[in-house]
Amino acid sequence: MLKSLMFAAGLAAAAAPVAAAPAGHTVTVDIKNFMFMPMTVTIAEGETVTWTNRDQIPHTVAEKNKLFRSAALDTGDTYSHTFDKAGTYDYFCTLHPQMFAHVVVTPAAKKK
Ligand SMILES: [Cu+2]
Repeated sequence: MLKSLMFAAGLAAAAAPVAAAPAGHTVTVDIKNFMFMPMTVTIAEGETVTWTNRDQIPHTVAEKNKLFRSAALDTGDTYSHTFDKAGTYDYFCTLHPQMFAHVVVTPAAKKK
């Protein structure tokens, strides 16, 4: 009986990656001279911030309410976080708590 040869035609389409690069762009923040620069960045929902440590000593990126927290970043290391919800996010360096800064996330335009 040859009744089920046709099903194989559908298998080739299943390999496409689902989690491609997000449409939102990325904003960069440098960690330099014990400061986050710029201290405030404003992005839209769904966009990403990437921090890069430009100092010769480790720093971290830690949100005040523990929404995100990087490992210790050595010189040249980066950490990224994508912000899916509007709001103001205060963050600091757990190694140097006097280092603090903010990410302001504005609501995306409603699609309706
Ligand atoms: Cu630090």
